[in-house]
Amino acid sequence: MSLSFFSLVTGLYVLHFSIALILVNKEVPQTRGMLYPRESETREVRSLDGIWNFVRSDQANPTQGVRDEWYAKELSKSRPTIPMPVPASYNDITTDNLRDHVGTVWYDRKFFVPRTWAKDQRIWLRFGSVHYEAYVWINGQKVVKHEMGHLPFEAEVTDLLNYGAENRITVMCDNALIQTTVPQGRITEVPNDEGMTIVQSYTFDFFNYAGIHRSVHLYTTPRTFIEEVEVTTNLSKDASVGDVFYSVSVNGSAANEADNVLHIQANLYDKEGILVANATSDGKLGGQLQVNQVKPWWPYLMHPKPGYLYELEIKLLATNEELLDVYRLKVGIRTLSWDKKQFLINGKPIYFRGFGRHEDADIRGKGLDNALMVRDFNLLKWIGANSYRTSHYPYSEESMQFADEHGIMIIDECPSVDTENYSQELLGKHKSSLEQLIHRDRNHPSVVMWSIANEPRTGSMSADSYFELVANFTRSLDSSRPITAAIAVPHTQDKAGRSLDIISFNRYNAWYSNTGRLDMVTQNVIDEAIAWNKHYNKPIIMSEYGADTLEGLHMQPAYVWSEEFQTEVFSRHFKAFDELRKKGWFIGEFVWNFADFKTAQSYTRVGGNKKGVFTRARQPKAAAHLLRKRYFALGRDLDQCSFPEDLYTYIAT
Ligand code: GCB
Repeated sequence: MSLSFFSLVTGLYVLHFSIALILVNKEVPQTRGMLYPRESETREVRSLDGIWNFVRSDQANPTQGVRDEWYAKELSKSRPTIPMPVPASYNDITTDNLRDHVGTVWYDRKFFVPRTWAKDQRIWLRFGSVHYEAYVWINGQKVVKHEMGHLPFEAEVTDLLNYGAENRITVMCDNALIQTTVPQGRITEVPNDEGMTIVQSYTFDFFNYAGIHRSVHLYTTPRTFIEEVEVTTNLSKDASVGDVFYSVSVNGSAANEADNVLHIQANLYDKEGILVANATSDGKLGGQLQVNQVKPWWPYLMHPKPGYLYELEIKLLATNEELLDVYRLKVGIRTLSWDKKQFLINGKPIYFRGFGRHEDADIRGKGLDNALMVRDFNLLKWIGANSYRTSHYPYSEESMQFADEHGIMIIDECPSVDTENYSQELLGKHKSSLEQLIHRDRNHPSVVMWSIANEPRTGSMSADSYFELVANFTRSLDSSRPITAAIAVPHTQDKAGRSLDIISFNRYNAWYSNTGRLDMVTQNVIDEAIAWNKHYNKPIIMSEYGADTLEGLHMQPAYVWSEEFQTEVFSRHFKAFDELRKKGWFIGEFVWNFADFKTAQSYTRVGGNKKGVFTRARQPKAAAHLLRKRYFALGRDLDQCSFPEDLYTYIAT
């Protein structure tokens, strides 16, 4: 934790300019621990989700709560509180202007810690995500500060808790985005009818929802415990033998006792619970498990049984075989490889048929919602998609686990969107976002690629060295997955592509360019994809295309915003994709967007971005039925999947 825990809360949001930028490759802080909280015979997990108390700060005085020590007692003693659900974004919960609040807000709640937790254990407090910056206190004592939305953080609270008694947790959350946050934004003071007001602006096209977005957990570990597990897998050429390589790090005093050689007993179970491989490590706490007649992890529709997961049981043992800790995680065995032409999973070429998405819903905003997540996966499978990009930030850990189980491939994106005004400070934060993301998601078989940015302004000179540093840093953390970025500048201007393994491009033919011209889609898409490929000699993905569509608006002939128009735009793209597929290096198509989502207010957005194939309430628009036919047709042609019975409606014999 930084020494200047509170001095960082200055209330002054400084703008950053950079001229003649020379970037240095500095170290970034390394994430420790953060295993997803799971119960076992040595661990307990308690959720702190529920209704918390909530206070917003005065926008003009965002640091008042810190100065006046609101965390020292119940929030309600300092200010009137309102109830606030956790997890959820706070923006759309009330009926007043909380939606557009800029700066800090406060949460607190009370909870009990059982007496039994006092004995021989360590207690950890873990947040799945708080957007954007969080400051946490337990019983008035500072615990942790974390910057960056959409990523977990935790801290040990063993010595701060009252056991067998009541405790209080206080969180201050700051949603302000400036030029050195990830993503970037600007804070300005502008005149309004009452005087002056603070305004948050940003160029990215989704609402800057804020708050405690994912679950808050307390969990116990033994005194000496499994702090980290890293798993990589491999598959023999004939796909009959799988290897699981595991490496564990341990935290705790027993690890430092000279005569105590800790070791790991690793057991791998199949879906039926049958032990298929086991191994005992030496003192290095790592090893290899070999699985004969392995069932590889396959993407949805690429195999009749996609998403096959084994369970890896890690037991930490002392020299005398005393069991110190147990942690279990799911493992999918698969291998990835790529070259200038293609991208292979288990030796078979991948053709992505997927979506750009958002974590977004009515009322709860970006708050974790299991009902919505399960509905979304049902829709993904209904429509025959095999992949999505976590545009434009890391999605919940629960959804990553779901993707593993359902065989949905993920292009995992860090929160850098519309990246510009490159600076040393921004580079550090950007790298840190990737470090945290890779640390969190490295064990997921569903993650097949890292996306290091969406629509960065890669036309500028500084972008060249900036993205080289970001890409090489990402590679240094994980060389087993390729790196991409979704680029929107023309290939003639782009300076990032040379540092990537796979080029993704976003383009809105017939929408932002040549609006309404359905006759100017197909050839433009073909020409642009060929140009990118010629320029970089790398595999190409179209990572965004689409058209805003107001559900229920029908116009024949097709006219912008109508359901007919979206359907036609898709169809014209399909034609281009089929032409491009013949070339071998074109490896995927991603519709923008899976569902309608909220944005900042603008005269180009009617209640938000309406490029969804599904409405915000997750019902299909007309184009969904067309897309479904295409994705299953691709599945049948490329991966020999079978058609669902209801794919075609009977019309006549
Ligand atoms: C894009 C962005 C995405 C927007 C989309 C649009 O290129 O990557 O965030 O929502 O265009 O609809 O404008």
